Amino acid sequence: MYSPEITQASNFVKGVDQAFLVILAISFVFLIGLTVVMIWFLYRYNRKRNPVATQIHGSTKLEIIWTVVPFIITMVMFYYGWAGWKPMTKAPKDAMEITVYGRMWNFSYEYANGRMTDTLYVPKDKPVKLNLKAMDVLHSFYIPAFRVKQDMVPGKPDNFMWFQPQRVGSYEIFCAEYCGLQHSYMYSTVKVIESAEFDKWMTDTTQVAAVTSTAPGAAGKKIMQNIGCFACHTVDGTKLVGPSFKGIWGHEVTVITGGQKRTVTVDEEYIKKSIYDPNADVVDGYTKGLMVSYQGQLKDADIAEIIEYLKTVK
Ligand code: HEC
Ligand SMILES: [Cu+2]
Repeated sequence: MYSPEITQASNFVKGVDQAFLVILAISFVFLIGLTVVMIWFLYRYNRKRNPVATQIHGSTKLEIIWTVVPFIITMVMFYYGWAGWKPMTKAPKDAMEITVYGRMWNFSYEYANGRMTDTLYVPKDKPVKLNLKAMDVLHSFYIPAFRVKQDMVPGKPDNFMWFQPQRVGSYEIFCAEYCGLQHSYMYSTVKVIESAEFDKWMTDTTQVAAVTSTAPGAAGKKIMQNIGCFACHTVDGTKLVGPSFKGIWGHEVTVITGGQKRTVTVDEEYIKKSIYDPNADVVDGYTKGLMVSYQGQLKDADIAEIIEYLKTVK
């Protein structure tokens, strides 16, 4: 398990694994020790060999031993746990900051230059600080290969984690807090790339340009994929958590506005309102409060692209 020639995926692997191995070793000693003693007692003190039970009335020496020894053992476990955890609580000042948005049911990542992705990109050998923002309910951001996990609490200030990736590669990200129906779909990836490559990637705008130049609405679709609209909406008529976008443009929809049923035609105004203030007009038959506002996360220009895309979903 512990081969020093293999570079560990992050700076925290060593501390966490050490605590884990120490606790595992101690548990193992107890498992073997207790089993052996139990079998020995079965043999030595069974009725044939030891017909008359010996009564023991306390032993100060034994009491002291079985208080002091476990105390030392727990303190050893505590020490390794503490030493592995303490460095996680303070991010270096020069760490690169990325905002992680967690919502039902996807993660999206926003970089310093405003770029948004559905896969986390980080540079190798540079400290990275993730500012964790839960938009609706509790989530938990978990990267097993980096040995980091942090609860994402809605409204909690300074909710963060940090790490320094040390090995190029792709690693899994999970949500580790049951957060509703499609919790298990909150599965994402962190890609560790060489730092020079990362700088190129950060400033690369050709990808976005390439998308816009293809089909109408392609940019809007990309935005929706990155930010996770398709966790709840389909384009093929299937209902998920929210209504399907199939044939949505120009379509008459029954909504409930302030407890009152009314019919509206889907236009720019309606879609924009649905995204910025989803609970103002709730589509009849759907649950209020599941979709939360994207105000601040999507700009008017993004909404315009999304509308362009929704027009094409026939
Ligand atoms: C957590 C699930 C969820 C996510 C994620 C989500 N929505 Fe929704 N959405 C809903 C639900 C539920 C409704 C119906 C209730 C309502 O109108 O608020 C809805 C309604 C809508 C409507 C009105 C649909 C209609 O047929 O009238 C639009 C438009 C919409 N969402 C767009 C989006 C866009 C764009 C995104 C991504 C930026 C998104 N939604 C992300 C759950 C979600
Ligand atoms: Cu979650």
